[in-house]
Amino acid sequence: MRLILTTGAARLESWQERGFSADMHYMQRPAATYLQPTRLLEGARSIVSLAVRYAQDPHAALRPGYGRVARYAWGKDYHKVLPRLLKTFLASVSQAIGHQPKYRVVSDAVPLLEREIARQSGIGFVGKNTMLIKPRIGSYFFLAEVIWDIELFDEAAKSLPILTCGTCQRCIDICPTSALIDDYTLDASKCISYLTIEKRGMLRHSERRALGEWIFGCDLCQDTCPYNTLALGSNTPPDSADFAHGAGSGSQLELEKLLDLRTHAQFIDIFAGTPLTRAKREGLLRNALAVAVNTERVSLSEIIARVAEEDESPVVRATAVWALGELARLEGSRAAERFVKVLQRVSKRDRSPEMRLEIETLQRV
Ligand code: B12
Ligand code: SF4
Ligand code: SF4
Repeated sequence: MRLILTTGAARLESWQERGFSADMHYMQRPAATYLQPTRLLEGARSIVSLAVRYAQDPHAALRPGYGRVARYAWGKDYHKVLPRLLKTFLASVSQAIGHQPKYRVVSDAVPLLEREIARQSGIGFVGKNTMLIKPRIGSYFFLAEVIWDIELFDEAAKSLPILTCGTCQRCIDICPTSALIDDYTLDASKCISYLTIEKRGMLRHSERRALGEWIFGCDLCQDTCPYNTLALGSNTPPDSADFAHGAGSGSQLELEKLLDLRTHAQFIDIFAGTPLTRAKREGLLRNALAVAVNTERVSLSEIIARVAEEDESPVVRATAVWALGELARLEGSRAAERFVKVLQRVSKRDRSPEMRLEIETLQRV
């Protein structure tokens, strides 16, 4: 069927104009940029849109001293796994048409309106949580596209799903940061997924608090969705073992171990080949410090004091000073003394703009 991507473009433009793309510069190009598969493959004539299931196990109760990772990131990096996974499918198409067509497999990392393409291809509908939802399957899947230089026809696309959210608004109600707006729109600047994965540099105090237990991504608006209830209770394995809980860093990360990662090399040793590299060492440690405060892990104060003075990243050091102060409030006078000593030392020694600003803010509150 012929895709009419201009409907998606209007929605994208309005989203950009309302400032909902936050500082994701790769989402701020002219809308036309996201409508042209020929920019991604010269001679492109058709797109096959695929939904590839990732892990669907329910989130377990949070272990003390740990933080949460969103389900899509439990296993190996999907950007690398998907092209490998599609090899057999691609080979079967070549065999059926008698030659090897020119193609490109893409997912997530390119300017393309993937959800709109999937919607118009008949995979599912867009919910109020903005996820592409496939009836009877839910929304726990990646979207991937094969762009070809051959013409393909898809009967399924003739009947688009007619299911919708109806009067339900569970996702809007559960979102802790009110990032979902009641017109099928998400303000990314408020979304925990954006704050933990895409936002670089310092988080504002309110943003650190907003993370709750999440170190990387967020699943709340999907976990509450009735379309996912079946998936969560079904024990259905992901479409690739590489996306399973045990294939990567899993669903919970130990805060102390994260705070001990002093160098990029140590970070890569543990997280190479997983989606968590996107946040970089600096982002993950910053988020872990926020989760330590939100989950009141006073037992981590000692290591946090070291991080505040020794870490190579000014973002991490400044966030650690804040975390130490917050935890000291819960701990009592000895902790308060330690906090004041650390604060005095970093005030003298640490000239980074991040630390200057953090100290100024702490003095104001
Ligand atoms: C930028 C981005 C983000 C941003 C912004 C998300 C957003 N909702 O816009 C942030 C960092 C917050 C984010 C978070 C997540 N993301 Co993301 N993200 C993207 C990315 C790169 C672009 C999305 C985009 O264009 N946003 C702009 C808005 C305007 O477009 P849109 O939401 O896609 O909606 C379009 C259509 O659906 C349609 N449309 C929208 N609403 C409606 C309503 C009606 C009635 C109709 C008719 C049409 C329609 O028009 C829109 C414009 O074309 C895509 C990959 C890609 N290239 O598409 C992945 C993608 C959307 N993300 C994905 C995932 C898995 C996530 C997370 C679940 C990860 C996590 N657990 O933390 C969360 C989910 C948060 C949420 N509720 O959306 C998957 C979603 C798969 C699915 N089933 O939908 C994608 C497709 C990546 C992939 N290839 O698998 N993401
Ligand atoms: S991913 Fe989390 S923060 Fe983002 S919209 Fe959904 S519930 Fe809200
Ligand atoms: S929780 Fe309800 S409103 Fe939100 S996407 Fe699912 S069905 Fe739609």
